[in-house]
Amino acid sequence: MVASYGQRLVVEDAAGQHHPAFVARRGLRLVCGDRVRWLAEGDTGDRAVVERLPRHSELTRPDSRGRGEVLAANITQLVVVCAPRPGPDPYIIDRYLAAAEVMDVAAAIVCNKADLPDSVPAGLLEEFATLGYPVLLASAAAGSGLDALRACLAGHSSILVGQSGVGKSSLLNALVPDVELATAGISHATGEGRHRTTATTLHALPGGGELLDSPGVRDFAPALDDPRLAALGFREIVAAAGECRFANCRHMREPGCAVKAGVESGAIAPRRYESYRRLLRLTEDLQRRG
Ligand SMILES: Nc1nc2c(ncn2[C@@H]2O[C@H](COP(=O)(O)OP(=O)(O)OP(=O)(O)O)[C@@H](O)[C@H]2O)c(=O)[nH]1
Ligand SMILES: [Mg+2]
Ligand SMILES: [Zn+2]
Repeated sequence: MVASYGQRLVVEDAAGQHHPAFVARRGLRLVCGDRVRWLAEGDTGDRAVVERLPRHSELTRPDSRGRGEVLAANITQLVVVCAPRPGPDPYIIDRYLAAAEVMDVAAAIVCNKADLPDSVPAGLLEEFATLGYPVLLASAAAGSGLDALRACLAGHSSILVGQSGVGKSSLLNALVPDVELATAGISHATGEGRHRTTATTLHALPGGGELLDSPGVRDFAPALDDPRLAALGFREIVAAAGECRFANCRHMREPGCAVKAGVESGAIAPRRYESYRRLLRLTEDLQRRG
């Protein structure tokens, strides 16, 4: 499934052709990236989607009641886009990376707008690179860094995520020919004449693989079924946790905590640890409410 606007859908067939479609079964919940089965409705009729195939992965966030809302399905890579303007919120980046870890999919960071004189703090990017996440510099406007980005996306079903205005749609436009056509009617012009993405859409990459564009966010957190999953979102915490005295250590005030020791010795970045604590607290709050 390529895109959904309420009950209206766009589906892509095996030959890459797009067709208008609709949800034909009550209670069938579909998101961008879902693989579906539909009934042939003749050559011109809308496709009637009757079944969703099992999902390999789900990108989720908590809804207002703390329950998981699925944003996209069958993603194999999360690409977190940031830029010097609007300036990066490191906690949002951490939480997208945490979502990727919990989903068990690849993650990369793209620092867009490299053509601007100001830049994202090098120390922050270094923090992510040290953890093993690919950090790519690119400019959708100048067309730089796109070959490395193409290589990173090849063969993956990747979703571009991040704050609004960092250039996700611009990168998509630079990577996928004729995408303007494909997205016509999806974006709407804002007061500033900017096109804010309002729905998640899927596009075939010329070299194979898929690229999903998603609406920008002001905040993000993965929906976690259990607060204990928060620690799994931080690979350096997972690496240290094996040495904690207690197997169920939450890495808060427990004695013999290898994670706290790592923060004190400088092996774990204090900012990342703080990010873990915030995600843990948020998940506990949501569970209490839910
Ligand atoms: N200087 C510069 N500006 C860019 C670049 N890429 C995008 N922009 C500009 O940044 C603004 C936002 O770009 P979009 O591609 O709409 O950003 P987005 O991340 O898709 O935003 P949302 O859809 O709201 O999430 C536009 O005015 C773009 O022209 C870049 O590489 N350099
Ligand atoms: Mg956009
Ligand atoms: Zn611990």
